[in-house]
Amino acid sequence: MNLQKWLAEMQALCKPDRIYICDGSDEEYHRIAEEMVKCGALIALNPTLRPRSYLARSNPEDVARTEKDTFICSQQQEDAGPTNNWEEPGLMLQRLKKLFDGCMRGRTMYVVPYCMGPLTSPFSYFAVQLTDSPYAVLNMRWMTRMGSEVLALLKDHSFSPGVHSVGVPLSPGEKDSSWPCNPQNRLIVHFPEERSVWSFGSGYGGNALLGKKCLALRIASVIARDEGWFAEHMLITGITSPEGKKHYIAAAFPSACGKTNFAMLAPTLPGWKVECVGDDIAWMHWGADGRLWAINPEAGFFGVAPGTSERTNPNMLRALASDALFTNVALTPDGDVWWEGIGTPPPQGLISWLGVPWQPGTPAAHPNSRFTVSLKRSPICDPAAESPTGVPISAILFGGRRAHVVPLVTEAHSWRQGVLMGAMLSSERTAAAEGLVGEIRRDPFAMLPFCGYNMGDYFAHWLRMGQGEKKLPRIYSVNWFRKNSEGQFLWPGFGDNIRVIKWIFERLEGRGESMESSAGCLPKDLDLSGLQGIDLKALLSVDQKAWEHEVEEMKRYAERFKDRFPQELQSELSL
Ligand code: TSX
Ligand code: MN
Repeated sequence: MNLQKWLAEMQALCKPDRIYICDGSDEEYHRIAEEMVKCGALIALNPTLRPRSYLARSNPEDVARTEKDTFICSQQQEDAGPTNNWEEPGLMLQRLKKLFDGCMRGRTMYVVPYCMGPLTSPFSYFAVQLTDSPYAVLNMRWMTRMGSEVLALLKDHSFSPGVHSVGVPLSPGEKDSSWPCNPQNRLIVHFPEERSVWSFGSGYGGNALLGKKCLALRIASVIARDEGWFAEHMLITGITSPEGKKHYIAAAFPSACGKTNFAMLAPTLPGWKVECVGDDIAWMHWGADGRLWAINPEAGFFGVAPGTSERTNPNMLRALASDALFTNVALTPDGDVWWEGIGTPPPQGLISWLGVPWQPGTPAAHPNSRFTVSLKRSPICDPAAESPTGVPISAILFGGRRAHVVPLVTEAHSWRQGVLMGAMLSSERTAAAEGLVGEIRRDPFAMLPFCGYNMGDYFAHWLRMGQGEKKLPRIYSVNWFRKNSEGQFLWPGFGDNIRVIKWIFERLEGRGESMESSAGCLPKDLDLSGLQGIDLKALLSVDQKAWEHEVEEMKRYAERFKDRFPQELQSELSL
């Protein structure tokens, strides 16, 4: 793809009034932010309480990724598989060209050159996002390496082209809205064979920040399949024991399981240290030493605000103390931010995410409200977070929210059983937005909305990658959310999860006693020092009847992948 030629084509199609090439500087960030403040698209927070920070309020119809509008347009429908929306690429391109024709009239087209991963890493991927959303530009500044340096390097690399429009052209003199979007015509389209993305009608998160879900997961998963590596929806965290032994762990959790909290865990056991490489995405390659090496393609956190508190994630609160961008949280009368579960009572005169005085009983912050902040602002940013070779992964965790049946932790006997744990990952719904609260939903590898090709082939890729001379990471299933018959959580969670990691460390070092079970290898004991009233037996029990039922459910789930569900996993299920 030739940058100049593509730019000219997109300019002719979108017909923006101006083109602006982003340099990625601090000066540019604040200039664009202050322009948005002037037209009411952004609120500058109180510089004493929250220096250099801003609040954006979205259109209430544009508050989350929209999976029904998200498409994988591979040549063959079979290659998109049963978990993705698909359209014939030629037809989709026609539709997109109609939508994008003149869509940036009256606006600036920002050219955002960016790199997913450290600039000098052989595992990084270069890309350009064209967008008419200055809000998207500000987010890309924190979430990716972006600007002049990337543009200079781009000449020597292939890159992924992405074009994004909020889908609201302006006629001369027309006043813009504070969050332009076009929910009736929303479309987020991936052409995996071309490595390209077209996104229309939404300004929010994963729909608009093309580096994240679109490139680093959907497109990259296809590249990873083709090239023999992994693009995964996983956090990466570095953990050091009191003896000074350090292991890096990658972990996949479906939404609403506290993945970001776990990535920045504040351990309660003395002498343990946790450092964060990333909270959302891992790109992992086999090294010459046979180990699995991971980089975080992102440069920041785009996290859910509600529930983030001194108790649940003290390190994130430190990170958010300045230079943060908030979306759809509540505004306090002194110009700071507030959200449900922040750990302080709502102040008098609170303004809700809708920009009106907050009424008790209604959400002050939207449940999917977000913060955007650089990874470097984290007080526990891992020293190797920028390493071009990445960090060596010792263990992979798959975690879900399950009130019953699934033990606190189990270790897979084999790579194959571990892949099955990933493929059958499940979690209970916590919000009633769509469907029943408590309903168990399978979310294979937490990749359901993010795998850019046939999920059955993805399972086969995982199996294939475990073959040959490798120092395979051990694989674990974890569940912080098991409940007793009274409906109370059995496990304190949060910083106490380090106790589970301590057992995993012992296993990695060839110690750590275990017991066999049909759900995998269980700990004989855990370090519960300083805790009282923990029912470890209940946390680690495997009810034979309930587990058999679980396996039957898994077999039923496997059927939807038809003949693409790997035979090896089928036989693992029948053991
Ligand atoms: O993030 C969570 N983690 C991982 C932390 C490192 N959460 C919050 C999930 C919502 C996104 C958890 N919630 C965890 C957890 O380990 N465990 C629980 C369940 C739980 C909630 C409250 C208590 C105990 C367990 N106890 C009290 O509130 C006192
Ligand atoms: Mn995610």
